[in-house]
Amino acid sequence: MKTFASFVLAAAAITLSAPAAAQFAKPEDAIKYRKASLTVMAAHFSRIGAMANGRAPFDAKLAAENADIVAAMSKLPWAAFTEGSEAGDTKAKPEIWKEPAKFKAGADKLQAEATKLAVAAKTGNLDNLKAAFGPAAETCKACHDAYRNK
Ligand code: ASC
Repeated sequence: MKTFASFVLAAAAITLSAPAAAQFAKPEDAIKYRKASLTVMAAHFSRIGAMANGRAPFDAKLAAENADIVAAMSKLPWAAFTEGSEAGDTKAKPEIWKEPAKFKAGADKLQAEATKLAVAAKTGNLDNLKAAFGPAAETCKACHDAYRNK
């Protein structure tokens, strides 16, 4: 019984400390996950963009809600660029796996700008939203230019 209990504890510890990659049974699952999280992020980011660029009326509450979703989603895609998911239904360039530190720096920059965007959106001021939107969009573009096939 004691042995069984320590086995259960050990198994739980391994499960809790498993890297994020372990949540994907197959490379296709990781590809689907990163695409899905990037798609959701883009949908909410572009709603803010429409307000920042004057294509939609400014609604402070909507901007703040969307920016919070972007900030949350910005954390998700990166753990899904797993070893072995370079090939498949993906536009991801092999450079992602060749220069992981540079790729991570880009992902970190996006997360930092997304957090700033959420803070700016909560001020309820359109000029603050506009000022934070540009740098955030730049981080999307920088990684797409470097790491996404057309
Ligand atoms: C978006 C979106 C992106 C970025 C990028 C910014 O709304 O879907 O990928 O902004 O176009 O340059």
